[in-house]
Amino acid sequence: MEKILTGLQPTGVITLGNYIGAIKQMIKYQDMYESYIFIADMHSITIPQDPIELSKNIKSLLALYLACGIDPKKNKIFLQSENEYHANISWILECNTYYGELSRMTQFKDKSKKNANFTSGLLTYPVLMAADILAYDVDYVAVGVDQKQHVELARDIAERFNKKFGNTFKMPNPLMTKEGTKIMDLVDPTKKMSKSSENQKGVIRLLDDPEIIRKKIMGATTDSDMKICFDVENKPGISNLINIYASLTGKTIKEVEEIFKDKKYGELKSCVADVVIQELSVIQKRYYEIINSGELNKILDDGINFTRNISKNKFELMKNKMGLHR
Ligand code: ATP
Ligand code: LTN
Repeated sequence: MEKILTGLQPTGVITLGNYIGAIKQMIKYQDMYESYIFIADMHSITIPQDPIELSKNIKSLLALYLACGIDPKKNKIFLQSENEYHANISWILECNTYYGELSRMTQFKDKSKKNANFTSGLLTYPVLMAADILAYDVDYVAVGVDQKQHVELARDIAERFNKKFGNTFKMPNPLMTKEGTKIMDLVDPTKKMSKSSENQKGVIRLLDDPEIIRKKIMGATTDSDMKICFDVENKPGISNLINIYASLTGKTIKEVEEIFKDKKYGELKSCVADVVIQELSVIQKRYYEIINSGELNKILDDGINFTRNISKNKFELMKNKMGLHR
C-alpha cells in the first residue's frame, strides 16, 4: 500500500484553512493509503511560543484531528518531538542542503521579514520538514499549496543524497487539493487565512462559537461590484467565499457560481455561514467529548512506538552511507 504523510503545527486553534487545506484531505486519504499524521511541535518553536500555551495547543490539536474524523485505527498519529530521530536525520540533511536554497524559500522570506531577530531554526525549518517526510519513505505528502515548495526542496535534498551516497530515500510527491484550495483571510482576502494572524476577524477557528462565525463571515471584505463570480484577481473576497462554499459542499466552483449568479452578496455570505456552522458544530461537539477522555495519551503512545523504529532504521542507514560509524 502506498504511504502518505502530513503534519500540522500546534500554533493555536486550527483554522478553516487548515481544515479544508489539510485535514479534510487526510480524512479522504486515510482509506486509500497507509497514513502518517503528526503534530509538528518542533516546527512551531521556530517562532517563540509560550510553553503553557504550546502544551495546551498540542493536546487540543490532537483532539481536533480526531474530532474532524482522523481515525487512530487508520493513521499512525504521533508527536514529532517525541521522536528524536527526526532532529537527528534533519542534522545530516542540513549538511547536505545549501544556505542559498533555504534563503530562497518563500515562507522563510515572509516570516523573517516580520521579525528581524529571527532564529536559525526558521531558516532550517524546511530541512526538518524534509526529515519528517524522508524518514518514512512516503509516496505522498498532503499539503496546502503554500507548502509545495518545501516538498520540492525535500525531493531535491533526497535526490542529492541518493546520488552522492547511494539509494537511501524514496522520492515523495506533494498531494494537494484538486484546485489547490487556499482559503484566504476574510478581512484581507489577498492574504492566506493563517492560525498566527493578528486580526482575529479574518480567521475562522474550528472552535469559534456559531454566532462569532456568522459575524465574521457576514463582515467579510468583498467589493463594490455586485456580481457573484469566481475571479481571484479582481474579486478576491467573493472568490474566497465561493471557494469555502465549494470545499464544504463538495460542489465545483462552476456549480456554486451557477447557484448564486442572480443572488446578492448578503445571501452568499449567509449561505456560506450556514454551511460552515453546520460542519463545525459537529466537530465541536466531538471535540469536547474527546478532549477530557483518556484516549489521547494511548493514541500518541501507539504512534510513537510504531514510528520511532522506522525512523531509527532510516537514521542508521544514513549514518552508514556517510561513514558515521566506527
Ligand atoms: P501558521 O500561521 O502558524 O504558519 P498556518 O495556519 O499557516 O499556521 P500551518 O500549520 O502552517 O498553518 O499549516 C498546516 C496545513 O494547513 C498545511 O498543509 C497548509 O498547507 C495548510 N493550510 C494552512 N493555511 C491554509 C489555508 N489558508 N488554506 C489552505 N490550506 C492551508
Ligand atoms: N511545515 C508544515 C508542517 C509540517 C509538515 C511536515 C507537513 C512539518 N513537517 C511534513 C507535511 C509534511 C506547515 O507548516 N504546514
